[in-house]
Amino acid sequence: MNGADERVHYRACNLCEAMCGIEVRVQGGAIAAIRGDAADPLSRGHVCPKAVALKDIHSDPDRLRRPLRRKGGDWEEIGWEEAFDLVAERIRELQARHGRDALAVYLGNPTVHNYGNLTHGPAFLRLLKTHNRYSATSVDQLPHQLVALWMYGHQFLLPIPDLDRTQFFLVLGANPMASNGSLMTVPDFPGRLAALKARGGKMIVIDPRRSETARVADEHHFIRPGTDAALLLALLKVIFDEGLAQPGRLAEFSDGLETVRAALAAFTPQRAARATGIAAETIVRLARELAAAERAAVYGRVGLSTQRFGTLCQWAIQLLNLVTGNLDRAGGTRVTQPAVDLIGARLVGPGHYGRWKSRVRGLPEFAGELPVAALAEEIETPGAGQVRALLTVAGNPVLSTPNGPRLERALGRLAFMVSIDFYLNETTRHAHVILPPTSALEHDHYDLIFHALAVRNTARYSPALFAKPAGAKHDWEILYELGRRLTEDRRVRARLRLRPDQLIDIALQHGPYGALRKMPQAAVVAKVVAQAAVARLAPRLAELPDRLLGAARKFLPRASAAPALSIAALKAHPHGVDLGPLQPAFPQRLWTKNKRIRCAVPELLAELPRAERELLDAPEADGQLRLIGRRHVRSNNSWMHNSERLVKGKPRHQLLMHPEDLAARGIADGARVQLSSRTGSVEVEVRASEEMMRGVVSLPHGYGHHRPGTRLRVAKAHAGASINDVTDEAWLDTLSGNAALNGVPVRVEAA
Ligand SMILES: Nc1nc2c(c(=O)[nH]1)N[C@H]1C(S)=C(S)[C@@H](COP(=O)(O)OP(=O)(O)OC[C@H]3O[C@@H](n4cnc5c(=O)[nH]c(N)nc54)[C@H](O)[C@@H]3O)O[C@H]1N2
Ligand SMILES: Nc1nc2c(c(=O)[nH]1)N[C@H]1C(S)=C(S)[C@@H](COP(=O)(O)OP(=O)(O)OC[C@H]3O[C@@H](n4cnc5c(=O)[nH]c(N)nc54)[C@H](O)[C@@H]3O)O[C@H]1N2
Ligand code: SF4
Ligand SMILES: [Mo]
Repeated sequence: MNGADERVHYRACNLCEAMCGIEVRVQGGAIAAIRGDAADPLSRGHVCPKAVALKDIHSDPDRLRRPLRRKGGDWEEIGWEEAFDLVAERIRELQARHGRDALAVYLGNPTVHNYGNLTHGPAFLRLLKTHNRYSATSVDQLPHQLVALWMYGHQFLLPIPDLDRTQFFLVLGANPMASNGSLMTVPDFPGRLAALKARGGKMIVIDPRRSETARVADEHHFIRPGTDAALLLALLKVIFDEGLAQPGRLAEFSDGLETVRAALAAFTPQRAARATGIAAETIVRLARELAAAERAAVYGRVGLSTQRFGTLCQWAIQLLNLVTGNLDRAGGTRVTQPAVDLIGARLVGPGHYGRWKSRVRGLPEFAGELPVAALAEEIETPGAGQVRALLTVAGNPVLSTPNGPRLERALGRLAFMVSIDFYLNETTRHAHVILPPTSALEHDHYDLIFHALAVRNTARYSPALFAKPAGAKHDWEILYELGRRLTEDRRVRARLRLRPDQLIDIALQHGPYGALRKMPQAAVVAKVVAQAAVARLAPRLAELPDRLLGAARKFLPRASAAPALSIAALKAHPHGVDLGPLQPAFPQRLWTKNKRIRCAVPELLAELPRAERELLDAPEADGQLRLIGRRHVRSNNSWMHNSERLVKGKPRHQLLMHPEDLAARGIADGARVQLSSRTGSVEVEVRASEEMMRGVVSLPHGYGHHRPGTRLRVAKAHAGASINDVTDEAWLDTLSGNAALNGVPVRVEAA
C-alpha cells in the first residue's frame, strides 16, 4: 500500500451523546484505524471502544442495502421507486379508509443521532397528520422535557451540569462511566472527573447498584429503586427548614418557592430514610453539604426519569439547583449556547402537554407524542381511531419498550408496517417493507441535539467519509421521497427537497446566542431584525431550486459583526470550533410569558400526596425484589450486538443479584433462573454480585436476540434475554406517561 492511497478523515462519532471527535485512517478505500481526535475542543482525543463499531456497522454483511418486501415467509429485494410507491399507496389507502390516526409512527433513539432525520422528520411527520406519534422519548427523558416546559416555558431549556467547573457533583440514577453521559454531553467523563477531584471537588452517587460511576465516586449510597423523589424532596425540605436556601439573584425571577416550601411537610428525613434506605443523618448531611458547596450540580438521568415518580424527581432536581443558587451559575447547571440555537431558531417548539389523550387508556400527549407504553393497546383495541399501520424510523421497540412481547403480538396484526432501518431485527421483521438508509459514514453530520446538551459550547461538522453508493438513499431522502408522494403541497415538498446541510447553514447563520449577549444593545436590535428577516425568508428559500438558493443567500443580511458560523466555516475547521464555556442565560432566555421561573407547578404539587402515600407510607422493604436496568460501555441499546469486536469476551447480560438474596432462595451463582413479573417471564443466567443492593436485581436492556426471523448474526452467547419481556406497560410515571422501566416488582426462582 503506498502513501497515496492513504487518507485521514476527521468526524464526530454519532453512536452516543458524547459525540467524540475521531480520526479515521482510510487505506485503499477501507478503514485501517479509528482513533480519538486530539484536536477536538470538546472530546480532546477521548474515544470509547464503540468508535471502532462504526467500521463494523459500515462493513456489516447483515446491514441491508436494498429495500426489502415481505413475500410470504421470506423477503425479496425490490427497487426504490417500487418500494416508495408501494409504501405511499398503502399509507394513503389506509388513512383514507380509516382516518389519519390509523397510521402510527415510532421514532427510535438514533433519530437524534442522524441529523437528516432531525431536519426532515418534523416536516414529514406534520404532513402525515396523525395523532398516533410515539418515540423513545417516553422510555427515556420525557420527564426532563415536561419539567423544563412547566418551569422554564420550553421543553428544551434543559440545564446541563457545568462539569468542568463544579465542585460538588451529586449524581442520581446515571452511570456516565458506562454511558458517557446523557442530557450531559461529556466526552472523557473519566478525565473530567479526575480534574474535578484534582481541584478539590467531590462526586456523590446515589444508585441501587455500585455502578462503574459509583466505584470512582467519593461517596456512594444505595437507594431502594423508585424512591428517589422521597430523597430529593427531603433534601429540599432540610435546606428550607435550616434556612440554607440561597437562591440569590434567581429569587428575583422565580415564583412560588414559598408554596413549594409549604408543601413539603411530609418529606422529613426520617420518613425519607425509611422509604429510601438512606439514613436520615446522611440525608441531612448531604443537604447541608450541597447548600454549603460553592459550585454544585445535582444531576439525575435514566434511573430517575424511568421510575414511578420520574417527573417529581426531575422537578425536585431543578428546585435543588435553584434554591442553592446553582442554577445558571458557573459550576452549577446551565442551559447551553449552541451554534445552532434550536430554540431561538425555532427548530424545536416549546412543547405542550395533555392537549389530547390516548384513545384507550387516556394517557396525555406531550409535544405531539403519546407514551409508547400505550402503542400495543392502540393497535389491539377495535374502534374509531384504531392503529392499523405503523411506520418505524430507527427504532427497535420490541426490545426497548415495556412488555415487548405484547407489542410484538400486536405488530403481527397490523394491516401494514414499514420500517426505515438498515437491520432486519426483532422489530423490523414484522414490517411489510424495509427501507434501509445509508450508514453513518456515508452521510454528513452535524450534532443538532448534542451540541445543545454539551458541557461546553463547541461546533463541529462532519462531511461524509464515503460517497453514497449507487442506488443508496439517506434517511432524509427516504423521507423526501415518501413525503412528495403523500402530499400535494408544493411548499412542503420543496422544503423536504433541501439537503440537511443547506438547512443547517441557514440556522448557523443566525449566530450563537452567546455572541448576541456580548454585543451592544443597538447591535443586538439590528441582529434581531436581521434574524427575523432570515427566519421569515427561510421557508420561502425552501421553494427555490438549489442554483438560486446560493444566490439568494448573498442578499440576506449577515447576522452580526461576530464571525458568523456557516457550514463552509466549519468545513475549514475539521476538528470543530470552540465557542467557550457555558454562559449565563436566565432570565433572558426563559420562555415563560412573564420571563419568570415557575416553581410551584400545580400538576406537581398535586402529585405530592400520592408520593407521600406510595413512597413514605409504603411498608418498609416489602420483601419484593425490584428490577433495574444497566448499560455497559461495550454495548449500545439493542442494535450493536452483532459487532464481534465490540461484544467479545465474556457475556455481559447476566442478571446481577446480591449473594445473600441468592442464598435465601437456594440458588447458586451462575445458575439459570426464571425472572418473572406481572407481565411475563424470561430465563436468564444469574451472577452473584456484591455491587447490588439487597432486594434489587439488575439486567441490561437491548438483548433478547434469540427471536426467529431476524437477519442478525449475533453469537448465541451474546443473545441474552430482553428485560422488556418482564417490564410492565402499566407501570408508569403517571404524570408524564413515561415508562417506569426501573423498580419493577419481580420474582426470581431457579429455572
Ligand atoms: N455504552 C452505552 N452508552 C450509552 C447507551 C448504551 O446503551 N450503551 N445508551 C445511550 C442512551 S439511549 C441513554 S438515554 C444514556 C443513558 O445514560 P445513563 O442515564 O447514564 O444510563 P445508565 O447507564 O442506564 O444509568 C442508569 C443508572 O441508574 C441506576 N438506577 C436504576 N434504577 C434507579 C433508581 O430507582 N434510583 C437511582 N438513583 N438509580 C437507579 C442504574 O443502576 C444505573 O446505574 O446512555 C447513552 N449511552
Ligand atoms: N428496560 C429498559 N428499557 C429501555 C431502557 C432502559 O434503560 N431500560 N432505555 C431506553 C432508552 S434510554 C432508549 S433511548 C430506548 C432505545 O430504544 P429504540 O430507539 O427503540 O431502540 P434502539 O436499540 O436504539 O434501536 C435503534 C434502531 O435504529 C436503527 N438505526 C441505527 N442507526 C440508524 C440510522 O441512522 N437510521 C435509521 N433509519 N435507523 C438506524 C438500528 O438498526 C435499530 O433498529 O430504549 C429504552 N429501553
Ligand atoms: S463515547 Fe464512544 S460511542 Fe460515544 S461518541 Fe465517544 S467514541 Fe462514540
Ligand atoms: Mo436513551
